[in-house]
Amino acid sequence: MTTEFVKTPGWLDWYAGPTRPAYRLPEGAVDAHCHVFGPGAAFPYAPERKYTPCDASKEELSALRDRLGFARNVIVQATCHGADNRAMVDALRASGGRARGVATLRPGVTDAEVRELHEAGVRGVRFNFVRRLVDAAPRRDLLDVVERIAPYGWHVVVYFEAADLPDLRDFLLSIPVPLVVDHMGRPDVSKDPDGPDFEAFLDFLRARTDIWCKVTCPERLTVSGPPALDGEREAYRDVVPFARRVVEEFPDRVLWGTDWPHPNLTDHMPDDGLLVDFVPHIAPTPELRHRLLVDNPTRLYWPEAD
Ligand code: 0GY
Repeated sequence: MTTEFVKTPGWLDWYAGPTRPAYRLPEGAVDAHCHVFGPGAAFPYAPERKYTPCDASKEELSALRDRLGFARNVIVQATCHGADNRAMVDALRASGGRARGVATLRPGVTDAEVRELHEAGVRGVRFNFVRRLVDAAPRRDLLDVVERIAPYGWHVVVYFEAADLPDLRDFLLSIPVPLVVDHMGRPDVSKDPDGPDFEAFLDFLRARTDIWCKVTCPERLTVSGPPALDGEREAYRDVVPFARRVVEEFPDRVLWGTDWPHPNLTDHMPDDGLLVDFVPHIAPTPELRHRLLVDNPTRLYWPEAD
């Protein structure tokens, strides 16, 4: 049964809600990057946060999932909740097995805590290196967390800016569990997709066979900007050549997601239906789309169903 997208009164008042995508997602498609925020009254935002988002509830997220045609989703802990994973875990528990999670953990986390998160559906931990979002964590603290999660077969999701890759590269490659890179390592899409900067990122992906890449967030990476408000369904085209290069070279380790509800985007609220319509541009064949949307995320997050 599918649920209509229903907005909570007062929620994202400027946002009409997603349009229905023209592209029909394959059966079993996974939105591999989205968030829940609060509600703040039940799950307060972290005191150390750098921004306060709008509340974005688990009910709204599951309605979005159904409206767009996804079977399942992966809820990623965002920095505004710090290492308090309760809102994300609450959403996982309410999902009936249709959501997996990626948590934020601090050093010293106990095995019992990791086990409880695993039982709730968490399968990864996120290390965020984006300076506008977090204060830098000591690398030894991150490695301490890796030691705790490794026995559970989890991976590490990493979020960094392209300019920081040279400094991070050796450290990231030393992490002894699979890595998942958020948003293609945030390339500068005004540069040449065949130029040295993006080549350095591709070279990082080539360094190990267990580094995955989310070909997500054209709405964040675009320089040409949001779509025209005239019903035009082609948007964010400057990001296409970058994502397409990754999909074509690494078809078995790419993931896609909406990034709903798009924290920190102040210039426009993306239409998630339009974002779904972006997928055929970056994965031009049905086979590539099936790997991107179904096979790869299922293998990583629901291996028992693969
Ligand atoms: C995203 C992107 C952003 C925010 C976070 O954890 C976060 O707060 O990742 C961003 O501002 O670029 O993936 O949600």
